[in-house]
Amino acid sequence: MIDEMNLHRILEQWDLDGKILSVKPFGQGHINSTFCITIGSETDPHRYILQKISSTAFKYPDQLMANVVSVTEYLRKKIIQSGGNPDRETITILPTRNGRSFCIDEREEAWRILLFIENTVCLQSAETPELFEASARAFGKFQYLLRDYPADTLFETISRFHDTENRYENLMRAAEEDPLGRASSVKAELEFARMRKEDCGVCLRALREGRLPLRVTHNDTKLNNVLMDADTLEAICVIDLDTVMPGLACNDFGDSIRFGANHCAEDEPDLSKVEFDLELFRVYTRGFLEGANHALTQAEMESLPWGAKLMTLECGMRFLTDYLEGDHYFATQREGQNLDRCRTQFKLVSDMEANWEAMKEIVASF
Ligand code: ADP
Ligand code: GN1
Ligand code: MG
Repeated sequence: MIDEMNLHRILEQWDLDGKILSVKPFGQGHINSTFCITIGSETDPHRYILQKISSTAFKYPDQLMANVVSVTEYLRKKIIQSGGNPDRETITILPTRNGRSFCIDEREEAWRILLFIENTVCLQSAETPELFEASARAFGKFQYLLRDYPADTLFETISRFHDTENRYENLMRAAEEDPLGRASSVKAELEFARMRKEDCGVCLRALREGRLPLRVTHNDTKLNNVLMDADTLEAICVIDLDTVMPGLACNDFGDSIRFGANHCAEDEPDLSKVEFDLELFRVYTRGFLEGANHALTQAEMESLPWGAKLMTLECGMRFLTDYLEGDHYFATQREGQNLDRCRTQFKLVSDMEANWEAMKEIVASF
């Protein structure tokens, strides 16, 4: 939690108009600490998002914020050009009194404040296919709007973030070192990963060989990283830009499928409830390609099923690695939660493998 004195000193860095009415933990992110702060008077309150950027996940907050500021300024211009509302359709970072995009507290933690995008909903699961398709359009459009942004000028905010081959190696190292003696209880999961070692390199090899282009990608395209307008239920804003960096379009597509093309929580302990939904895959593909508006190459289109499978496999391996290492990366609320998360991901990978031809046909049909 956040102590009162520290909070006061942090908020003093910004020129906020009015007194602090409340500070409450907010949202369901796994990485940053997010608070909703209400400032002003009882009759004229203003809400903001206050976030502590995770120092476990992000070693260089200055580089991260440079990416976020640069990309959001670029998006603002594009949104204005197309007659949209930039305060709602992209995140807005509030500058500190001395013009910086974040501040560092006495514990060396980095904090930032964002405008609160009001009258929106943030979903934890695809309640209807229409909502899922709306999120797909938003992430596809994100690709489209940034198609001419020079990807190689962005910092890599987490080194080798979607380097699935490296994630595999990290898992095997964690199993080998086994600091908590948990490896013997996850033999089946480790074997599941081992059987797919070669798969881990499919997209990365295509990138190295120049068959897939490097893009500006979001890299964390979960459904809860897009805000929907509460009235129209259209997806209006892609948030959580901390992992925007050079990457592969199929990974952005794939991470959304991983999280959204099913009807269970990411940490569902009952695997009989975990099932990949091919119809949701179809719906998302349609929305994503519509939003991307022909910005993808033929090879990128063909890589989409691989993106789905590899993002799911990779995420499962990351959860398992964290479980073996003692749950210090992903926030957990209960014992075994990261293992449950790993198991849901691996079940979804198996389902995708069983539906592989159908997935390819769906992509080819658009
Ligand atoms: P994390 O990296 O921890 O997921 P996010 O940036 O996604 O952090 O923020 C966590 C949650 O806070 C989001 O899922 C969303 O519910 C909410 N949120 C973040 N930014 C805004 C915003 N500008 N306006 C309204 N809600 C927001
Ligand atoms: C984390 O920050 P959040 O909760 O949106 C993670 C993603 C994982 C996801 C799994 C920076 O996302 O990579 O896919 O959890 N973000 C980071 O739910 O590691
Ligand atoms: Mg998030």
